[in-house]
Amino acid sequence: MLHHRVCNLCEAMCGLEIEHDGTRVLKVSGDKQDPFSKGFICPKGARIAELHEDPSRLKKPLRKLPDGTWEEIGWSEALAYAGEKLNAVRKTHGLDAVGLYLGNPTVHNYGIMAYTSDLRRALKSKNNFSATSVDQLPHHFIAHQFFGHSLRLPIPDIDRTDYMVIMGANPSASNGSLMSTGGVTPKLDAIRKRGGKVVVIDPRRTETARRADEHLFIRPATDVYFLLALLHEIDRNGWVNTAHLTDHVTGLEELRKLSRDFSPDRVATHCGVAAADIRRIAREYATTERAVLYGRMGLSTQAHGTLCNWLLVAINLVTGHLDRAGGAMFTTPAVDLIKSKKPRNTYGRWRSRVRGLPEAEGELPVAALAEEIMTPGDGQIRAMIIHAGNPVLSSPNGKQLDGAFADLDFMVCIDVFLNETTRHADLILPPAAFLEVDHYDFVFNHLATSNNAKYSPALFSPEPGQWYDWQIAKALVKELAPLSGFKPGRLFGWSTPRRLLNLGLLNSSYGKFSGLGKLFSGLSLAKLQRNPHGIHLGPLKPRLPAALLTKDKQINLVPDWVPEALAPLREALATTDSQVRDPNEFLLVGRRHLRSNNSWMHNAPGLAKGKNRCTVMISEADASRLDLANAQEVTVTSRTGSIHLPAEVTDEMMPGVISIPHGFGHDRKGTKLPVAEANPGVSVNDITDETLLDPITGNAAFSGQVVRLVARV
Ligand SMILES: Nc1nc2c(c(=O)[nH]1)N[C@H]1C(S)=C(S)[C@@H](COP(=O)(O)OP(=O)(O)OC[C@H]3O[C@@H](n4cnc5c(=O)[nH]c(N)nc54)[C@H](O)[C@@H]3O)O[C@H]1N2
Ligand SMILES: Nc1nc2c(c(=O)[nH]1)N[C@H]1C(S)=C(S)[C@@H](COP(=O)(O)OP(=O)(O)OC[C@H]3O[C@@H](n4cnc5c(=O)[nH]c(N)nc54)[C@H](O)[C@@H]3O)O[C@H]1N2
Ligand code: SF4
Ligand SMILES: [Mo]
Repeated sequence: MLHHRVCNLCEAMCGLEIEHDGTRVLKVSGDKQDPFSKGFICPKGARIAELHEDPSRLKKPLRKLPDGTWEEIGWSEALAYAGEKLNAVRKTHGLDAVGLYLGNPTVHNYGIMAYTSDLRRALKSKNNFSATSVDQLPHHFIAHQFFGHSLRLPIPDIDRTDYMVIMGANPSASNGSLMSTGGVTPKLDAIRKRGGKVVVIDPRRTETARRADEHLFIRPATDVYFLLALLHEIDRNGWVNTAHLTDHVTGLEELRKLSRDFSPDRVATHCGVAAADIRRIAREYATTERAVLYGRMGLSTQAHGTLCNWLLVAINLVTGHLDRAGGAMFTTPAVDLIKSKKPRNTYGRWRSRVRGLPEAEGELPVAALAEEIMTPGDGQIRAMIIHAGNPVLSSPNGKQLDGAFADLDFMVCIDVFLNETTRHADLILPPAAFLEVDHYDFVFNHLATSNNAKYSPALFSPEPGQWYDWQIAKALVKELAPLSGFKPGRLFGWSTPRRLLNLGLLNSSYGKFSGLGKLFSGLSLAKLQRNPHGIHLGPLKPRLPAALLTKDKQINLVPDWVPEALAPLREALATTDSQVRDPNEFLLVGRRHLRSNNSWMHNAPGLAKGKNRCTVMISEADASRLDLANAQEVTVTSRTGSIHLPAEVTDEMMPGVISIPHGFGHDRKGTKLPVAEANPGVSVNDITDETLLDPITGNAAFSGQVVRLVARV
């Protein structure tokens, strides 16, 4: 028998074709009839059954006993227990005493997405956190400032571009981020086949760089200089062209002025990219009609994350590459989460108690979570709800957080594994997951390189009586709402993710209810069910100025915080960075591997096999300078701690820079991940520093942190 569904493990939304016998998966391949991914699949999608069938997967609620062992309890009892314990903390210490952390899989799960806003409102705590602040927060911040909504994100039109500059992203390993597209690598090859060009700018010659026409090393966290020089060149040569947006931009003159000091010659020593290369790339990019500048993780999780994202969007705009085919464009998703057409201020409405870090979209930076638990006083966090997250391995100074979690009065984790974070829980609620859930991508259709709609039914039934993520979230809303006085909306009791999806589809711009002519042909859940491979809704279309949600319907190219943020960079230009430092000092960057996904796929045998990935990559020049051999154990140290791991000597690394992947460190007591524990690796986030942030948003600055590397003694 064949089953078709979307893979929701990463952002790419590949169609899967699953051959099964009704109870077991026989074979997984790419769905060639899926109009979006056209048969593309990666090793993670191909092994989805291993995640599903993992014998370590939890299926029943677990309550921790005083001696630290676990007992299985029933679902209703478990939810009542969670409510009782959380409410006891709230009654004694106030609503802010319970914190919430939403991990990455929450956005890949439409059931969770359907109830997160209700959950937040029922909890009514200032202490909301998520993986956003170790990831894409600067992108949201700039989308909000430029276009009036944090989800109004420009997406590279990879199918039609002829010139793509990729900075701080490795889509051949990550399969793309804020650029959902099935099969980035073949699409990069296609750009080159149609005579276009792909340029990668990265401190590592990555899998993506190897397929590109050109790769340039850049010193970590100095991209802002490169981008300012690009803008400088574009302005100097008269290539500024705001095209159809001319009447909708303000601050153009100021933007041009701001770039004047940053000539390619002046920035070259700072960023490590030769002035002639910057000039050439500026010309090629600005004078190619269909061109796009794209940047991701490496650009957002660094000290200048927001400045980089500001420049990425501004440069695409002032060269006429925004909202144009082949440039950076906006999606028109069927179920549109940008419901409110009114601009709202969603940044800096409150600050974290201990360090005064700004709120963004209702959340505080997760870099502040540990100190909010550990620092006594009013508003101290004493209990946590963690939904689909592993912040012990994913947050900066995760080791500190590991300790902080151990001190909580109560912790409930909604998760499928007993891992580094959930081992601290007093209660684990393991939902039905993977092939037992139905799915529709509420989030990633906003980030896709073409417009599509696809509904995936569940393939198998969950364990009898097992709850779904959405049922757990809904039950928690009911438990928590009375104390905060939250009254769920009229549809809450009736709603299920499927019902909400159908309403969203029917009322969408493609839906049956969108006009008389659409009554028979328009989208509905039933129509998606009749089209199991998905429905293509067309390529990205220009949407501005209509889709602008700013108050004055203008795009302000120079938000008020920019001049001050640039001042130190301008000062730094005056000094020539001699780059002479302690010979054992390096700049740290991260790395993703095709067979990993953050922290939680190392227990699948087919994904975990192969050579050890948890290594520190170091250039041949640095290794020979320090007399290090390949595979030799080294110690890497920062203010927060030390880790020991093998060196991987390679010609891929820029000298002076080392690369360590995150998501490893599976050797902590009390976990149940036998495959991962057999090859645990170490957690790079034991040495990332929670005080190093992008100052504008509070996003973690993983890239470019200074660390010391020595041979292990
Ligand atoms: N140094 C460094 N740190 C990083 C990064 C980096 O590049 N470098 N990347 C950052 C990024 S981009 C991100 S997004 C974060 C991720 O940070 P997190 O979201 O905190 O970590 P994950 O490893 O994704 O953990 C996901 C958890 O969800 C559980 N899970 C999986 N599927 C389901 C499900 O269907 N339901 C439920 N309830 N649970 C499920 C898994 O068992 C796992 O425990 O890490 C960040 N940390
Ligand atoms: N296989 C796999 N796929 C994944 C994930 C996974 O863990 N594994 N995680 C998913 C998630 S949650 C996300 S957010 C996406 C992320 O997807 P991407 O944004 O593609 O992230 P990475 O693969 O970490 O690539 C970041 C690149 O930035 C480079 N870099 C680091 N610092 C700098 C810098 O200062 N400047 C420049 N120019 N480059 C720098 C690094 O060397 C690296 O090559 O991937 C998703 N897909
Ligand atoms: S690229 Fe992402 S969506 Fe596609 S099969 Fe792999 S994990 Fe799944
Ligand atoms: Mo992420």
